[in-house]
Amino acid sequence: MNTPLASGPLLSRRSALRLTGLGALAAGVAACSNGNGGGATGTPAAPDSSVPLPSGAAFVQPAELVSANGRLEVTLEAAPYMASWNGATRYALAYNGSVPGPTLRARPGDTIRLTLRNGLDQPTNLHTHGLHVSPEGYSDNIFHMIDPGGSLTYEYELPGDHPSGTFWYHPHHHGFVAAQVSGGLAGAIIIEDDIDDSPVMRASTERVLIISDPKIGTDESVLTVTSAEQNNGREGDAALINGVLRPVIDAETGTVERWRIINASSSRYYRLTLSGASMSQIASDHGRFGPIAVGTLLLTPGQRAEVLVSLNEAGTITLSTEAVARGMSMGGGGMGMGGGGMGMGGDALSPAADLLTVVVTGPAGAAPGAGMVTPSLEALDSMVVDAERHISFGAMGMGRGEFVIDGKPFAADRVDADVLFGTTEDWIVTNNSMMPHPFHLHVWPFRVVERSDGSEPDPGWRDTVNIPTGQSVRLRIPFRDFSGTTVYHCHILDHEDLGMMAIIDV
Ligand SMILES: [Cu+2]
Repeated sequence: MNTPLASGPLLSRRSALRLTGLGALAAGVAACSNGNGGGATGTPAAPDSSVPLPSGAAFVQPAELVSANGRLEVTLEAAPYMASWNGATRYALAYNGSVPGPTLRARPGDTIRLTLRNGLDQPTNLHTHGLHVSPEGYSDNIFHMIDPGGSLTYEYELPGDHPSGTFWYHPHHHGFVAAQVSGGLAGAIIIEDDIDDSPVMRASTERVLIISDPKIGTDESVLTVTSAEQNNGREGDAALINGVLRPVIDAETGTVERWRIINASSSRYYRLTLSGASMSQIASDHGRFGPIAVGTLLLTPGQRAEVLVSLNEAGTITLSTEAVARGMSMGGGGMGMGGGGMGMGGDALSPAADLLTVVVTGPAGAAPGAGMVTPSLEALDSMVVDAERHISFGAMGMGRGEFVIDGKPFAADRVDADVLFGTTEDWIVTNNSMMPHPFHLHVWPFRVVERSDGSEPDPGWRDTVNIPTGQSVRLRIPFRDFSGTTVYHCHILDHEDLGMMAIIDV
């Protein structure tokens, strides 16, 4: 079962619940979120969050580093790591010997100072996915590169009105991203504000659920793929929650689970469903909304969702993913093993799987406070649109495919979108390829205004949006608070590495 270090916070929370009953829930969660993981400085106190398998092991929350007095000082080292797996170990890449890396928890107005050491044998760097911070200097500047053995200190200054929500960090050095993320380099960033402080939110049991799908093996060959797999976007051997296969949560009736779900897979899509209880969504990528009752929840690579699950009666609840067809990439690489098979690359399919089980015990009774303080969303109509811009995603070529935006593969010395700071633009992003692609823009979140198939636009603010084959989406993007140069790209990370990325200068 758990290593003693990793199980400490879980056990103490459960003990508190048993000793003092449900009344202690809010206090227990608050204490956990403020104290779990060893304070505001240094490396995490619990470096190994993985547990032996097979499946059915207890759910494990990543260690946490929490800001204090407006600052969070963090040191991360990216390095190969043998993670626990099925009574033995598997080869992974990890931050501070933990798959996933430690969760960083901060508040609007805070400064996060983060030193990244590169213990890999290839270059790396860091992107704070979704954070609305400057892309310049040593902030969220993905043009920096850290050589093997080197280090770099980033400093992120969060605006005082930064939206609350679930964000994440991962490498972003072009050409190496898919392998490093699928190897395990990812961690959550949580920004909390007054909404999180409300009693109804504090009364829920908050958990981070990072979904990854690594290849399983004992050496670095798990990081290599065939060209067919690369063209389709690599998928791993198992979908894990915080590094664990199908973990189990023990919970009591009358409580509310609050899950911050992050799709940290390189390419795999998840269409989440819950059996045995219902889900209410209160956030996607930025800020909060709702609650909105959801039956299925599509999560592309890079996307997040925050959901509430009320535990009203005893029983077993299962979080699963349905199979998601991801079309067919051009240029398959022919007879490559394990990926697309013959000819043009073959069909890409994210398979169905069970992800997580909740075993609920106790007398039946409605869970209290399955809601939240609903914030008001800025009305789309009130946002004056200064310009429209058309962007197209495409793929072509045989063998190693060419993945392009507006007909061009990524070039580091070319500005593709020149935007005037302080303006709001509508971007109409069209997918002219035979696979869906998740479009991701750094730094500036957007709203989805409409979809060409007439389906309901995504609620709330996003930074990553799915664009189905042959369709387009209209995105409304206020380019405010920060100027600078960064990128937009496909978040199927193999596609990004193959060139489906472009530069924006605001
Ligand atoms: Cu793509």
